[in-house]
Amino acid sequence: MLTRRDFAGGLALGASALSTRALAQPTGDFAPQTLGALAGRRGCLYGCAATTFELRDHDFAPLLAREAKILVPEYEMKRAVLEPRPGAYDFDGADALSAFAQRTGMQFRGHTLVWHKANPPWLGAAIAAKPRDDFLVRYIHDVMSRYRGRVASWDVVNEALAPEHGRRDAMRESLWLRAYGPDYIQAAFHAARAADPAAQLVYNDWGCEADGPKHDLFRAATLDFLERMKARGVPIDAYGMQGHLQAFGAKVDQRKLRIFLERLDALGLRILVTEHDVDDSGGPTDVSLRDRAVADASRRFLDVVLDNRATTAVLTWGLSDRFLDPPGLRARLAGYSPRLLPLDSNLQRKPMWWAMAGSFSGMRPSLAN
Ligand code: 9MR
Repeated sequence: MLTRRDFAGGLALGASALSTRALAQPTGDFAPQTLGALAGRRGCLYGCAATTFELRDHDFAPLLAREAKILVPEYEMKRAVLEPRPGAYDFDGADALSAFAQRTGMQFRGHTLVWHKANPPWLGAAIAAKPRDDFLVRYIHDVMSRYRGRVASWDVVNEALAPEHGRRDAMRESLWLRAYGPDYIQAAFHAARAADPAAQLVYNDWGCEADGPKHDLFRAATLDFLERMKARGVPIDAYGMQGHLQAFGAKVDQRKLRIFLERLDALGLRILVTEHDVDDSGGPTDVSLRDRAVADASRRFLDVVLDNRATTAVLTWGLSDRFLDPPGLRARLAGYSPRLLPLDSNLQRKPMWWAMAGSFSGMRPSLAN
């Protein structure tokens, strides 16, 4: 077993070594393992997003129960699904996923209470008609109280930042900002704390993972924002880093990512990777090359994330490529289907699975070939 120091030493190999060596070789040692068990050994939860449609797949569901220790609904806890008509809730999908998690001994995350997307069509008009009515706190109260004790961790606010919108506070122009001003964030988190004092409250976003000027700006804006919130006593327990990466686009700069995560830790925040996957569009058609690039990107990212003591969970946005949307026209012309996740569409482990297993077990990337 390698020590933490050895592991950190492995990271010092630097970007070029990490990206060109074999990071994703199946090794006999991991074969009987699961991602959940390997992550658990280092005090981290591994899990993924799922849908009720996936639970009905009799080959997939047992595998999901084996690999994952925490589950999050991919869309069945979004407001468009939960509150299709004002005040008339539909919890069927969320209940089914929560029951599956409970039955199989998994923890459960809620995603997401306040977002500018996936809202019911009536919401915008209702807010416009009655701007003084509270369409935010009431919803948070209703949903979180119903799941009190069943949801360990909630994405309270999702994607509230958009530095490109040009505001000094970097907040996204959204229906929430327009309706209630920038203080909607603190209102949401205070309401969440009141509704379920034991739940972990997460601010979830993207834009801080990869390298490039846009991401530099996003990292700075995110740290500013979280510092401001902390200084005002807003009850945010954790930063959820979505972790959507690109195999053939902007890469992860491990040094920048490390510094960003250290700053989050210094703010007293826990860190979760909430939606990890690796987009393999734009690459070669050769599946093994694309799988290798996906695995490599995942490993470069997770090695840094897992080396921070504040990291408590890693969730992928799905477990198997089987359920991904049909490939876009470009991919179809190129003759391939997307391969973003740890298992392929036949539920077989891909190089990404082995790369994640390697990251979780804290092993140096293999230098064998
Ligand atoms: O994968 C999700 C897709 O099924 C939904 O239709 C969509 C809109 O609700 O959201 C997708 O998930 C997003 C997540 O909720 C927030 N971060 C970006 C995710 C990928 O688009």
